[in-house]
Amino acid sequence: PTQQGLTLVDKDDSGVDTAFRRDVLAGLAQPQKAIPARWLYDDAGSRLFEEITQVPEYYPTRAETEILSAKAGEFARRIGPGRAVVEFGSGSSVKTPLLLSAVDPAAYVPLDISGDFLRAAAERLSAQFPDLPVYPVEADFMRQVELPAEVSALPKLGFFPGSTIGNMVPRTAVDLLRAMRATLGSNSLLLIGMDLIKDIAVLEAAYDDAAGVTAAFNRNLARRINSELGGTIPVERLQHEARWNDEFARIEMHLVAREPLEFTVADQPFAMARGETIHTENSHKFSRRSANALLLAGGWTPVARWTDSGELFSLILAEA
Ligand code: AVJ
Repeated sequence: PTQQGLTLVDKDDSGVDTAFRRDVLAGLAQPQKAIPARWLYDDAGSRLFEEITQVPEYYPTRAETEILSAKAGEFARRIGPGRAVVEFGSGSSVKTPLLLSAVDPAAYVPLDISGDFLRAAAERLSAQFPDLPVYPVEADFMRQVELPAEVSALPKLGFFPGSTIGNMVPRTAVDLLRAMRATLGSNSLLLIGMDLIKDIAVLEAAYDDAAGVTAAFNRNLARRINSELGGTIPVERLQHEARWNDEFARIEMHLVAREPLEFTVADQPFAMARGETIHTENSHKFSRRSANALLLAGGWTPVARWTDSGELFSLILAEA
């Protein structure tokens, strides 16, 4: 069933996000402590991520933006005008305008779980493209979303930049790709950003910048647990680590205990041995073939592929 008008965030009587508390308490009770990466992105975390995109070591945003501006003519040819561009996420102030200028769409539909981000992005976009109809939809796009009636007759182009798909383990990524196909329909295209496997030192530096912005982004999760769930985690005793997992071709972010720690979260006690970690994020990297395999498993056939001049990042066009 499709969703509409759901309450997307559930809070208890004291204003605590119940899903956040459930994920944190369950995650800290596991042998390998792990918290889903989505909880990194509160207001402070989202601001820190924006800052990460500006540090010299973090290449994905610059590389993907380069592709979007350098290959505009090819996007226009392969995709053509008149589609409804459906963006999964509320859109970036740089990438989204580049795509919309390139493909000349008939409508723009940003989908996001956060109504605030969504409205801000929609207003920014409308100011920049006054003749383009914009239909923001507040929804969890991990499931099939019912699109506005105004775009039901238009062919769709899904847009999922940023290699956000890389945050998901393959099983979840395949579920999302299939949900996107159900949302967009059988006549649709998908343009998806997927970061490439490369020199491990380059990857690790991108997730452990010298200025410490990524470290602050990672530690912000512990700070958020303390402030929203009444935790006593000694945040400054946790060290940021970016670790390449070669078996799964992914960068993992961890918070490493510098010494034995004891703390509570929502009145529940937890302990960490020195060197024990909380796993906070995965960022999977792809080869041309592994990217294609994932898309095919998700019901999408790759039909074109572009990379930046440094061959760091790929944008793949696939058809339903
Ligand atoms: C938002 C998923 C694209 O994995 O590169 C950046 C998040 N984490 N630095 C990524 C992130 C640490 C980012 N994405």
